[in-house]
Amino acid sequence: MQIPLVSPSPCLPLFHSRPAVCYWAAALLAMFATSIPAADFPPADRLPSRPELPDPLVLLDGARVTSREAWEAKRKPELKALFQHYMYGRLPPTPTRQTYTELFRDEKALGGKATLSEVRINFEQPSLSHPVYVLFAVPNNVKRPPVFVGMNFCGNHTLLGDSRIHLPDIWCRNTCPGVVNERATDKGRGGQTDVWNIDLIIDRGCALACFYSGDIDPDTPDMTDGVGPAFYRPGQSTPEPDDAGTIMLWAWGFHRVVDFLEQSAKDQIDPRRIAVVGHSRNGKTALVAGAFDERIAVVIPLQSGCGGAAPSRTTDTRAESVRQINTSFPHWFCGNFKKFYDPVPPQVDARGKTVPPRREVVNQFSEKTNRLPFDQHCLIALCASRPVLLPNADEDLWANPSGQFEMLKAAAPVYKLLGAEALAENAKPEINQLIDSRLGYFLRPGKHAMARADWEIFLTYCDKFFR
Ligand code: GTR
Repeated sequence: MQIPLVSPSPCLPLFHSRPAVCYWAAALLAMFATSIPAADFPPADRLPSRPELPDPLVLLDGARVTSREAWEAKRKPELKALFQHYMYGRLPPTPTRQTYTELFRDEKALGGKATLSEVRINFEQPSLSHPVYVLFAVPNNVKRPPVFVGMNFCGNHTLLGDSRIHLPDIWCRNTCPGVVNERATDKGRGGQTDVWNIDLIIDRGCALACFYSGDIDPDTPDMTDGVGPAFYRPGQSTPEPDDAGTIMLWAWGFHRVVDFLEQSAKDQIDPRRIAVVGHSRNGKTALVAGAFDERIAVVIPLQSGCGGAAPSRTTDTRAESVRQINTSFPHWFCGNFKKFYDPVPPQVDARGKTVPPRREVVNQFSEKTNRLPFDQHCLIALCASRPVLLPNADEDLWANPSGQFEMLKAAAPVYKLLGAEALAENAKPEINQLIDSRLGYFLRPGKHAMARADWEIFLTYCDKFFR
């Protein structure tokens, strides 16, 4: 089976520390993604309430899409515009100028098996105060291998115990290895080796390009500490209701790493074989990144749950809801998304201190997700006909593994319309049975985590499409 080939990039070859000179094509694509005027969309409370899943092949005006051309020209841009307006916020434009600086390069890393380097992406236009660091590991015995692009929770230095890797000098979460008072320390080096498993990826003949989410936007409710404000209008100081939330900003970060691979590393890896991967909130992001960028050939959101591959219209009370996710993580989605549930008022404890609301309290407020003009099957469908694997864990009911399978089923008509293999099974498989069709699924035993066993599945799935 062949993977879909992206159209050849019109960009000139770029080398380290040279400015990117050819973003016009990507900028045009980005404009196309938002070409439906969002101002035409009604406010959430004027949308019709419908408990059933919106048909991915029916336009907002009720017209049915029956051809590839109509999908590409009408429904796909409409869905992109709807997701941006009501849920994730607008994808910021591609920078007009970014440069790449290699910070170190070791051609004999991992016992001689790999070339390890770290590259800093500098944003010059618009000028962003913070660069993105990409840890890049490429097997030495494979010519132009496929590459996984991943976003990590804790910093590149946690992937390998190597003192040359950049230590973040910005906010890091206190639960990450070696973090003291929200700052990374040397003690964290190599603390997540068994999450990213670079040795396994290299042994299986693939490369990894990994970056820290905090380089794009720290995972805090403060929207001023990341790249977001660089894209505000003159005079704007807070996000508009459809400005990008943190997940959309992170997805933009994935795209910048894809730029690097295409423009500066295309002799080292094959830019037609790029897979994106992330766990949980980073999995939600990987799915959004794939849906909005066709240079990405395979999409793997691991245990991505609500706001990722799980339905917003869920009746499963064990699974995270739209109201719960917005209450716990108000910064992940755009302002308009908060209109799809009744807000939970601030909770104050006996001493008058504001505290996070308890789950029982959050559950007392109603959901209005039936008004969403899409559900998450439409986000999966935006990847059509590229392979999308949804790996899950059987004890991770919060991420709604069964609901995610239903989303694959509901996305399948779009794959079929495009003449692609869709979902090979109609029922959720038993534990440890990989469904390796273009719409793929896997359920392993255990809890919410990314571990070596998950990578074995990612690699096996990708082998089928990348071979
Ligand atoms: C959970 C959250 C999920 C998921 C997860 C994670 O607490 O409710 O939506 O994103 O965190 O990222 O680990």
